[in-house]
Amino acid sequence: MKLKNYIGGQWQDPENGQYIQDIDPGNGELIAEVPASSTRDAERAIEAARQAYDSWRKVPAPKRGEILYTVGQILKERKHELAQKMTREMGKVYTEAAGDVQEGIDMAFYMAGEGRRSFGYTTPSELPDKFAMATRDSVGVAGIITPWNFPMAIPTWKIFPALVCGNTVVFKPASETPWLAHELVSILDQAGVPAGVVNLVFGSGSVVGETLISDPRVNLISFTGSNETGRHVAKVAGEGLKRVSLELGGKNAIIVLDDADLDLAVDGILWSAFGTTGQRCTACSRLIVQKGIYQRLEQRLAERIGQLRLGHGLDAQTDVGPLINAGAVDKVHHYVTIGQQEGARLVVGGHPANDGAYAKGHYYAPTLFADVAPTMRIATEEIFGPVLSMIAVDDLDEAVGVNNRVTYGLSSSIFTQDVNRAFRAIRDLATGIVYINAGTIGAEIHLPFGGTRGTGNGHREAGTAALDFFSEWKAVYVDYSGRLQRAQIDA
Ligand code: UN1
Repeated sequence: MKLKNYIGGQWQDPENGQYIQDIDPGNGELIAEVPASSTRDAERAIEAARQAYDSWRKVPAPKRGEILYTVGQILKERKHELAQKMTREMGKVYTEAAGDVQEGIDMAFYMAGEGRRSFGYTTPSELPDKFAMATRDSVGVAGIITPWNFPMAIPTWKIFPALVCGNTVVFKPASETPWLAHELVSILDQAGVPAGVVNLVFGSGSVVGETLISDPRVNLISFTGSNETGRHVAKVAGEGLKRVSLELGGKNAIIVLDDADLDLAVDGILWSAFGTTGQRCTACSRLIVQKGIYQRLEQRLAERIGQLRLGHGLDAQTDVGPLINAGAVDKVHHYVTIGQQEGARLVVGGHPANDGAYAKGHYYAPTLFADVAPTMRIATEEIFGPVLSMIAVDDLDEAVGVNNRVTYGLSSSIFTQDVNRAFRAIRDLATGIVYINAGTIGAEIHLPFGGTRGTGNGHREAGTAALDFFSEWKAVYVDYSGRLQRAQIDA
C-alpha cells in the first residue's frame, strides 16, 4: 500500500517521488509506504488551505458542525476496524486503541454541537442607543502537527475545533502513524468537507513541519510533541507572530497516602504507568508514597507488574504492547541504566524483551524502581516508556512539594480517603489536570486538557477552551442613536 498526500481535494503523490516505510512495531511487518514530502508539497497544501478559507469561513457554523456530526457517525461505524489498524500501526493494545478512536467520536459530536453554540456574549454599552457584543471569528489557516501516541484522538482534538470555528487546515501527522491520519482525512472528505479545507501532507518535521511553522500564510500552529521540538516551534512561529498552542508532555505523579484504598491505588497505578506502554503524555512515571504504606505497596506492585503479559496488541492476552520503535527501546534502557547508576533500586523489569516472539518487535519489560530520590533524572525527565519510580515521603505537604518540583505540570493524582486532604491536594497540586482516587490518565474531551510550566505555553485543548484557541474574539459595537457618541467622553 502506498499512501498519498491530500491537497486541494486531490490525492497526490509527493512531487519528489520519495517514500519511507510504515512498520508494525509489534512484529516488524511493513504496513505502508508513506510520502517523504518536500517543502513544495507543503507549500501547495498551504496555498490550497488559503484559497479555501474565504468560502469555508462563511459557511454557517451549524452547517460546519453537521459535517463533523457525519464524521462522528462514520468513525462510530468504523471504530473496530480503525482500532485494529491503530494497534498494528502504533502498538497499543486493541482495547486502548478503541478508546483512542472513541475519543475522536466524542470530540466529533461535541464539536458538532459547538456549531450551534460557539457562544459569544452581549454586554451593555456605556452609551445610550448603542449595542455591544463579542463574537467568535475564524483565525485563518491552521497548521496541525501531531504525535504518534494518540493517532486518532489528538488529530481530532485539533482538526475538529479548527473546522467548526471556520479555519482551514494543513495536517502533518507523525511519521510513525500515517495510516490512521490517512483514514481520518478520507472520512472528513467522505463526510463532505469541501476541497482545500483539510489538507494532509506526510513527511518529516524538519521539512513539512518547518514549512508550516515558518510560512506566513499559516496563521496558527497547534503542536503536540516533545519539549525540545516545542521550544523550536514556539521560536520560529513566534517570530512570525503566529498563534501557537503547545502540548509538551509530563512527568506525572500519583500520590498514595497511608489511608488510601490500596487495591484501588494498585489498579490505578498499573493502568496509568503501563497502559499504552507508558507512552502517554499523561502516563504516571512517579509514585510518591507515604512511608507507612510504602513497603506494602512496593510488594503488591512488584507482584502485579511481574504478571503483566507483554505482546502484540491484537493478541487478546496482551496487557502491555510494544514501544513505538527501536530508538524508544534504547532510550528507555538508557534511562534504566541511569537510574541504576544514580542509586535507585531496581525491583522488577529493567531490560528489553527480545527473545522468541519478541525478537521482531520493540518490547521492554515493565519496570519498577524503588528508593528513588526526587532529584534523580529518572524522577524528573520524561522517559515515555514503562518505567515507574517510587519516592518515599513523610506527609501530604512533602508529597505535594515533590509533585510540583519537576519542570512539567500536566497531570497528577492522589489516593486518600480523607476528604480534607483531598481538597488540600486539589488546591496545591500545580498541574493542569488533577485526579482524586483515580490514576493520571483518562481525561474526558469536554474538559480542558493541558498543563502548567514546561508542559506547554498556557493554552488548553478540548472542551470550550479549544474554541478560545481556534477563534479570534471580535468586539462589535452598533450605534443606533444617529449621532456621534464618544466613548469615555460623552458617557
Ligand atoms: C496524551 O497522552 O498525549 O487522558 C493524550 C488521557 C487521554 C489522552 C492522552 N485521554 O490519557
